[in-house]
Amino acid sequence: MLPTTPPLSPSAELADIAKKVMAGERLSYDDGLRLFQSHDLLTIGQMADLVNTRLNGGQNVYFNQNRHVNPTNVCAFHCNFCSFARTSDDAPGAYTWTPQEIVERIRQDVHPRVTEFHIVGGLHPVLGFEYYEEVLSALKRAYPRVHLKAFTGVEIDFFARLTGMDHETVLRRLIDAGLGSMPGGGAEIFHPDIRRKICPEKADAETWLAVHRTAHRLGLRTNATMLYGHIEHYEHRVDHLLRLRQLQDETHGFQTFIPLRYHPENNNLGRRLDWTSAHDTLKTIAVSRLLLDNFPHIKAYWVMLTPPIAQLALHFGADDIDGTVVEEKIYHDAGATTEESLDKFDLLRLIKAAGKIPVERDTLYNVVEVYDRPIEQYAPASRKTRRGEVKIAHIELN
Ligand code: V47
Repeated sequence: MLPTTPPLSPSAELADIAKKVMAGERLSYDDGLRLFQSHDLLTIGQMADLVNTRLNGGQNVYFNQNRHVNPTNVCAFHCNFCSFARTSDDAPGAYTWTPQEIVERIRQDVHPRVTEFHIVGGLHPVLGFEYYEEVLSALKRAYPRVHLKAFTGVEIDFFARLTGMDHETVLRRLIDAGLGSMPGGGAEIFHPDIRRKICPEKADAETWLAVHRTAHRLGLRTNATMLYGHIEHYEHRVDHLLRLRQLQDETHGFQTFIPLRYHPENNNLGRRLDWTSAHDTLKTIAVSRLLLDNFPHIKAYWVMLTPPIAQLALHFGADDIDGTVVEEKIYHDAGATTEESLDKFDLLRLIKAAGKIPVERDTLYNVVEVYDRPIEQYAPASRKTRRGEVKIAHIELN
């Protein structure tokens, strides 16, 4: 039963696609391409909003209290878009934390209500698989209630290459060590014409998808991403989204799709003159919502999109903004100008100011708390910013 949302009034250019969306019909490759080629952002956004309303009710916006952990930046691979990796332990800025150092580092700033550690990092050439197992088990011993969302499909494939084990055995060993789910990184752009130029050594599309298929079969939920705004064209984005849709038809194991806005500083790839814009970001969120009709959630990751654009994305099909994050290295090494962390109140304000209801979730989208009272009821007396302490004025905020 399709919901009774106000009818769209699309431009003539997109009228046939809007008709399909209103009828709940699946969009094709050509539809996807035409959407990306169109500048009619408001029609595209309205269609994506309709789909989000149909799938998620349109009002709730999810976030979590999480903390990112990047155990090492030493990496055997040389991805041209990456600004985070160092080629060896002696390279300037290279680091590797021991499992105990990770636990201690987290202890210094951990929020008592954190529900997720998001763990990804370099593919260290000599540390060995046991190091990664030990990172998980040390965290699980120290924080038994915190969900460990760890290691991309590329990392799992690297561990398999390192050890000679198959993907299933690697995943089973990591599950035994505490793995709860997998993040969506490493997908980049699947199309081989682009993938061989931006990350030639990484698992190819088929391998990345095979790892997620195996993870889903073992009962793990996973996410998926797409790195956009570098050298790819719209055709490659549509191809990427449809490959994900096809696997999701088969497994239903993906939870969330996250478009990742490419950051061009301190890497080999640099930037194209016509690199991505706010317009492109909102369109990419919306087209993702429209093409990935079988993905439950679309995330507007505020660290990459910036909080203002992530907020607008909540009216273009996104229903999740990720979480508190706390320590972020991968995009900040590549020139991200956002904060490394937002606290819960920042997230509540951002969501409420968009007219939506903030819903704190755990990694598997179980509801932790619904924040449906007026914002001032959640305001702390004062808060710390990078520049000092700011008092919260207890007047009506709208
Ligand atoms: O795969 C690397 C990207 C990804 C750059 O699953 C870059 O909830 C932009 O996947 N500019 C890892 N992006 C992060 C990731 C992620 C993030 C947030 C939430 C989730 C989730 C997953 O970071 C990599 C790569 O695509 N990346 N370098 C760069 N210069």
